[in-house]
Amino acid sequence: DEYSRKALSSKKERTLGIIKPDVCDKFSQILEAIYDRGFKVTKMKMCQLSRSEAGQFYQEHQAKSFYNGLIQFMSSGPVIAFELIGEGAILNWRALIGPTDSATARSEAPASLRARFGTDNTRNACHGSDSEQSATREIEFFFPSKGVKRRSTATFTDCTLCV
Ligand code: IDP
Repeated sequence: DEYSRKALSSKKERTLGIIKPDVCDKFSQILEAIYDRGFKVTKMKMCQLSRSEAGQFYQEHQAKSFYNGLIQFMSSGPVIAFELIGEGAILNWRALIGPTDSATARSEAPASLRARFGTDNTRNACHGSDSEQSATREIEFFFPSKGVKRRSTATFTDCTLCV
């Protein structure tokens, strides 16, 4: 299929992925796809973001028309955040999740996670960091390194139920 081509880069990278609130119950199928692609899952956390935490995570989209809807959606239920490691992980993970709009994903990348599990432009199943810089910031957001003063005020309400 379209994602079995050679890795886009041979550089070992870290990236941050999120299973968004709309597809928390598809956890096992998404994880299977991740392992099938050869990524290593090195950190993982299930939590529910407050509105302000979701806003902080998506701060670069503050001025966008879809910002409020995005924050509402991302704080509406549990998310599962994880760190992935692999060759070219940043681009390869984004290739596996597919185009932002789930409808576009279904026509252009039918094997992608957004095509398989997403609903529309907002409820699109998964997140993936778009650059090395974002990956570093987003990994630190969910998995702050010890001894580093946290810029994030995120508290991450623990979540034990996912329905
Ligand atoms: P990406 O997640 O594919 O990198 P971004 O442009 O960074 O896409 O947007 C972040 C998130 O905001 C998307 O994953 C989606 O949930 C939401 N979003 C993006 N564009 C739109 C839009 O045009 N309408 C509604 N929601 C959007």
